[in-house]
Amino acid sequence: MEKSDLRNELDKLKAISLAVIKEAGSTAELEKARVELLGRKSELALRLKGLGKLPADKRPEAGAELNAVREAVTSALDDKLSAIREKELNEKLENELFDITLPGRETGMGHGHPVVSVMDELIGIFTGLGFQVVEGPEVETDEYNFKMLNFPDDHPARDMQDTFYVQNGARLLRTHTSPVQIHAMQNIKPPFAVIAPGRVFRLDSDVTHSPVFNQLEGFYVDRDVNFGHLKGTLELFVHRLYGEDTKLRFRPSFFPFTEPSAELDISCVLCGAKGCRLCKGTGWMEILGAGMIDPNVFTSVGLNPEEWTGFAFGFGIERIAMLKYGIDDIRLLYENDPRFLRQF
Ligand code: FA5
Repeated sequence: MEKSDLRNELDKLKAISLAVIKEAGSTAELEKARVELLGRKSELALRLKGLGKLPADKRPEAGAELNAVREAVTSALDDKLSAIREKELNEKLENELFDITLPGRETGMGHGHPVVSVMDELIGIFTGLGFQVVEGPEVETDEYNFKMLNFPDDHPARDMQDTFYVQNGARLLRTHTSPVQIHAMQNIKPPFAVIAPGRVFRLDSDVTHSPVFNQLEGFYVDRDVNFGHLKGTLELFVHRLYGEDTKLRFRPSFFPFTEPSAELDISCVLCGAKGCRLCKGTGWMEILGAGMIDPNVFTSVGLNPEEWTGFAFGFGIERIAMLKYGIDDIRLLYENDPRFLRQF
């Protein structure tokens, strides 16, 4: 009698539980039902707790029946949860219908900054001529930036007005790429041909001068190098960069680390030497400084100037880029305005 009573009650409990589960329409409702049916205060939990109070011989059977109900309820909850999740997913997919015929969003192609593109082009030309690329430090000492390059102690470039000094004057930001000549001569056994591209720094700022700009240094050290080698190399370079029709003109100049020194002008790339705004009516544009490496520079790095000879040249990359693209203000290159940069 007692047994069938329990069974009856449990059958009822199971039926009610399954009905509650069936009614649940969302995951939230189902979670509420789970707590109600299986939680600590649920009838099933209380009955399981009460097992201990039954006479010992009744416990196993009652326990087995209660467990059977609990399993049935748990599995009904699991089944319902899967069903609800699937229903919710289907509803979501239905409501979030999207138009697969819409064109995708375009991601614009990136491209090099004009200074970087010009630098790459120049490096390509010189490595094609057999020059190797060497880099040097941007923070230098007076020794490498000036002294070993034969600058006298009272040279104006050493002035605080022109050079950024750091660490209380113990170091400086290199004002040109020429100190790489010294590093290379100390580290590479001649003969060698080197280019040294990189950033340099000067207290300088107007439409054609930037406090940070890029230079490319080139130098060749060997026995019996003469000015003809320098001219031939620069002629090849200019013709590759600006075309075979471009004319070259060397003017005497002065740099402490070259003797003799020269500045190279080329026929104006805009007007073809007729005279225009870019060349200020002269038909010529200055593009670089160059010369034969001064014997004092060889001596400062321990190379015998009776044995070794060489040429060197150096120019500003921004200037080449400005001429190439017709840019009349150097600051445009460093303002990172996308409307400007998109044009290249
Ligand atoms: C030099 O710096 C020498 N080291 C070049 C050289 C190397 C000569 C090897 C001989 C042998 P100069 O100070 O003239 O020279 O600078 C070279 C170029 O850097 C200039 O022609 C110019 O194009 C560029 N330049 C100079 N100052 C600036 C600046 N503030 N902003 C942008 N470009 C600059």
